[in-house]
Amino acid sequence: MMKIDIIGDIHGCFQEFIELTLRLGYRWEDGIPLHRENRILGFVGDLTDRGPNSLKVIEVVWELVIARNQAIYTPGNHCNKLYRYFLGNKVQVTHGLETTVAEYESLNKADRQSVRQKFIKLYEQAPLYAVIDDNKLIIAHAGIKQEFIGKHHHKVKEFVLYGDITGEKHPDRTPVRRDWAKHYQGPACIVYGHTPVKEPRMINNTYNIDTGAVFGGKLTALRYPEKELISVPSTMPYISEKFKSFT
Ligand SMILES: [Mn+2]
Repeated sequence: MMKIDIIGDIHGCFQEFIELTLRLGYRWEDGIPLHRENRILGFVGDLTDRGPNSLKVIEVVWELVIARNQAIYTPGNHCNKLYRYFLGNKVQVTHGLETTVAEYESLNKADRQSVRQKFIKLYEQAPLYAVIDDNKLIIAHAGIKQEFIGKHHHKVKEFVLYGDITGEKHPDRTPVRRDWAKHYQGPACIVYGHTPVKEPRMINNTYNIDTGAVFGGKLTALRYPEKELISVPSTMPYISEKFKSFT
């Protein structure tokens, strides 16, 4: 039986990550959180950007996923952009990437090479979205709609990274996103992040657990199969306009 504690968008909030894992009963040994019972961690992506300790989050998630096989990681849109930056592609160093790049540039050459290689490996081995527990549980950064489950084409990639975007922009230039979860009718439980909400949003067997840790909200985990939500408060300044409310 798969027992997993899935954590929302961390965005470099390493202290909150430590506190949340302690609340979940993990013990930090050799610099990583491990559970004495048969539990592993899951990550909905967006490990980095805007927060104070993005590279530390990469190091720990790499160790758990790649070195120890003790976690499942699916990438977010910020992960995708950092991956392209590390490949040497031309990307705009904005929307929080500038904080991760500043951390990276402060390292010596060997440490830069190490974290870059680790993140590239972590990203390249990651599934676009994770289908676990006999198809009963799906982890996808921005969610997924029923007809895309099992598929991996371009539209699926766009959906799981950016959500159900229309291509239009709000007056504040943020992208218009459709409320796919409201219409979801599939049997699988879908756990995702991407859109910060003040409280975890549960609807139609979907769980948005991005409670905006980096915007001063909280960092949240969903325990599976218990479907219990556990949050720790953020140490970051609260920016209320970053949180979406659904009607
Ligand atoms: Mn995010």
